[in-house]
Amino acid sequence: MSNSFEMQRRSFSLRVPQLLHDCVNTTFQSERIVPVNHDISKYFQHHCPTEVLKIRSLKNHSTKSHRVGVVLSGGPAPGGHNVIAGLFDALQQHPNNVLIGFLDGAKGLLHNKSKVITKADIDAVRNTGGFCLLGTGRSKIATQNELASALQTIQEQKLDALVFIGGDDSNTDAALLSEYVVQKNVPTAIIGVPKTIDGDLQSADIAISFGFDTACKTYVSTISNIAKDAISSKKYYYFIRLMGRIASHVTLECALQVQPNLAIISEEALFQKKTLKSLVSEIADLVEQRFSLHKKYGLILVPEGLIEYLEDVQQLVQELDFCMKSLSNEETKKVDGLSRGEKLDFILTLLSDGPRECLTTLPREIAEELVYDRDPHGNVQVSRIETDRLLAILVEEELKKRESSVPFSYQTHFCGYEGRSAYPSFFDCHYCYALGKTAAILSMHNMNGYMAAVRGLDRQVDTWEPIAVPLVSLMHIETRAGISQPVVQKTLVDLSGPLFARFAACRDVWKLEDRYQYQGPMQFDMTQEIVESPCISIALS
Ligand code: FBP
Repeated sequence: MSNSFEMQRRSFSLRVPQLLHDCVNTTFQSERIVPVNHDISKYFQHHCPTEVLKIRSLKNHSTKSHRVGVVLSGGPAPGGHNVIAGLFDALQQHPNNVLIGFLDGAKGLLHNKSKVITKADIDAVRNTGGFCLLGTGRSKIATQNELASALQTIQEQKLDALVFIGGDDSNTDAALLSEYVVQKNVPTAIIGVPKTIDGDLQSADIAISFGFDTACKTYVSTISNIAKDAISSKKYYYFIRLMGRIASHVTLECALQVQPNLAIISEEALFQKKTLKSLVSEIADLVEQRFSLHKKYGLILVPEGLIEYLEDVQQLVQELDFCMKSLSNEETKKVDGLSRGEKLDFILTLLSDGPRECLTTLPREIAEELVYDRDPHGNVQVSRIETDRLLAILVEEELKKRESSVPFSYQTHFCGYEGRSAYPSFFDCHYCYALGKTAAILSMHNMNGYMAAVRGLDRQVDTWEPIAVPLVSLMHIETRAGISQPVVQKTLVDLSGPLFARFAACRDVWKLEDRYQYQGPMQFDMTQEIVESPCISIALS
């Protein structure tokens, strides 16, 4: 059976910013100098671009053909296929241009696993979600060996340019490779495209990474439905955890759209030095206050990364890491032989008062998970904790401790993977297509070390402005695994910015009064056939 929804999606014709109508007779020129941190430039001695570029038309274009590579990297984000479609369509303007897609993220680049992208490939994925055209992965290109392998592929494939569609880590790799190719006298342009639903790849010139808009709209639709259930059945507190591993942009955006009773913002929790204990107590207070108004239900949004921002949990994790790493070989062997429960009891004897208290307040299975499950580097895997469930359980315990007569029933929900591979929103379809075209122009003009970007996104698509931002200008120095290194900086929620101010101005009212906004499913431009078709079970009955 043909999927008419997908067919209509694929054939939908997109608007293109005026400045990108003709990608052949176009190039970039300097707009202004941007500051690059002095400590960063030390790592980029062969190639350190320092100017933001704007587009300009070109009278005599070159007739040279280009071979361009493209890699999708990290978690999927809606619109990735449209970036490749934009790249492909712009390159099609020269008959001999070739677009080569590397498979399964940077791994494909390291092992030269690729395919030539055809028009049929592109037409099959226009305006659709996911990264399934090429696959993706989290392999990195950071060590000298990895850089050398990537370079070997670049040379074997005779690439004039290589486009990385990725988040902060992948664009860090792109920046390192842009330096490395120049150091090795290879004239390939390495170009980045800002992707991540987390929305934490931003700068003065990059309003948002692609995928954020769709992910938020997808989550908002789900949260709206849950809000409607809350106000209808009036019996549950819904704890909804939202993706965004470090920053709380997704939670903040969803909060502004749905107006829940409480939305926790990790960056604020850190600033206010909140602890797990204080947060639980705050939520228990809210439950009691709402009950005094005869409300036994509520809607609470929790950012995925919250737990790592809480002061007592941070101390616990640090001490746990220290204890585990300072065990002698003999002790490690002994501990490895213990059951999960025994191991937890043993570790408790090693901790100081504060961390011990924090660990004992956690539900037993979560405490065991924390002590037992390690990542390949032996670190505690805090991000795997289901913070929504943890908070709900602890609030229930807290209310019992208070001998409160307030009834409390909860449900938990995770808004995660469904948002990062959803059909891209109208905005992301257009934004990504424009990013792809911008990356194509950078590729054809050998602009090494730049991120393709688009400015003026709050205006009509026709007036959007393609620009190029030096990757090095997005970097800062970070210490990872004990080593200082240059990385593209994640942008966290700005507590003094206008978005947070708007949230802070309204949230007290949302606490007790129910001001839920029901945003409904994301809309695109669809025909009556789609809008009016009943579901299959009805159609075939
Ligand atoms: P990127 O930063 O690569 O875009 O991925 C972000 C993200 O979607 C986070 O929100 C989430 O915590 C993480 O990926 C989950 O990744 P995994 O695929 O490893 O489960």
